[in-house]
Amino acid sequence: MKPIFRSRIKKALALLAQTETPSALVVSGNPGAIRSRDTHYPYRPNSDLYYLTGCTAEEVTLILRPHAKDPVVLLAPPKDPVKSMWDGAPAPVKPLAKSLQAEVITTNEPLKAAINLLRGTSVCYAQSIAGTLSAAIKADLSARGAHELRGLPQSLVDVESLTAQLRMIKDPSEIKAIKEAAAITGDALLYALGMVQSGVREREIAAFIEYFYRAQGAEPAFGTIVASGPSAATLHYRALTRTLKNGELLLIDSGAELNMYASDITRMVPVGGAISSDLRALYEIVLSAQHAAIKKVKPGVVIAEVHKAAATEITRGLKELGILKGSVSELVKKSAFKPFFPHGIGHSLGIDVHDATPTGAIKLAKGMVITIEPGLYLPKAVGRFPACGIRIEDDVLVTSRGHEVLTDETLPKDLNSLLELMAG
Ligand SMILES: [Mn+2]
Repeated sequence: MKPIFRSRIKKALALLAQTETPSALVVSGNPGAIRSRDTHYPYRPNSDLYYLTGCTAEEVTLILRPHAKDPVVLLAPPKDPVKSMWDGAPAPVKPLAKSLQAEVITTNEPLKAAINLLRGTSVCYAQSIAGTLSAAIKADLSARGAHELRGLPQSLVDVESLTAQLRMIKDPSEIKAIKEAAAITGDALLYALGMVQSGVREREIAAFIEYFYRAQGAEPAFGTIVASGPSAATLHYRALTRTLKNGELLLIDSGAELNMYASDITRMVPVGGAISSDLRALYEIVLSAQHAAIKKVKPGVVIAEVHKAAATEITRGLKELGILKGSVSELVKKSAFKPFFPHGIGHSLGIDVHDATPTGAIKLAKGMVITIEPGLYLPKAVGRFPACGIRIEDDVLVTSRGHEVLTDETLPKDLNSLLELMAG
């Protein structure tokens, strides 16, 4: 087990110790999810438990109490020989506990044990994820009357309000992990290019991309979006039922998750290797919006400024094409771009594809990894422009002086280079 996890626990303990009254944090593994009757969805470990401990187990709970004699406690899974026979025995907790300098409690009554450990604390940071021990503790405490709460936490806070502060800034090992995941995504999109032909169904391309991830030991960080023509106007298009047609643009938005870290790339491909001048004009607007937004990324900048840079380019472009009318600054001020660019400029990226982010106006800081993904959507044809959706997305690291794009090695964004690659 790497010392990185011990150092994260130390940071979490320090944050907890800052509160005026004694605080505790309880983070549990995710429960497995039932797909139907006795079949399960593929298991996904809990992101906060992984971040703090490196543990990917289902039934392990971490309890942090900076004021206590044993500040770090791990509740081990209860012994269950029948479950072990069917599903395999859970990984032993002792080696993990040793590296984290944690006490281990093995119990068949984890809720009771956890409540006992929380005696003497006033604030409890717990999870809201149904089926976790952490959420069960929250439910138990909230159901108690005042007389039953003596000595127990009276105030319950969501775990993410603490973990998001830590997870927002990535350490070098995390940046490396995101880069490795992004490299797989980049390769998958390059290999998928040969499939982008008229007559191919969207789902065939998605299946290939996800096959490629799994063959590399990765997983899709989210359901792969492959959206052709008007399908791409649906932001999180999931149907994948359309057949590709020459002359349309294909949107591919996908990300491999490798070793618990996600990536997220969107590229556009002209089906048939040719593009109309009208679609090209729309594409160039989004590309210049993305360039303008990426250029803004550096420490100290608020994300709203990055969004504004993209929105201004999109507004300028729509005005040039006659879709919007008026002065660019006035149009930006009254958000006239909203029907065409209705979403944010991007999101934090890490263990989760939409990674934990503290609330409020966050300023960019060194070590943050965010996506930059402006889009332009026409759910219906506008004049000579067909219904379509165009989005371009890269993963960007905030560095001390500016930024580094982590997802350059995939399908080119420059249309001429892309068309050349398709012709070759
Ligand atoms: Mn994204």
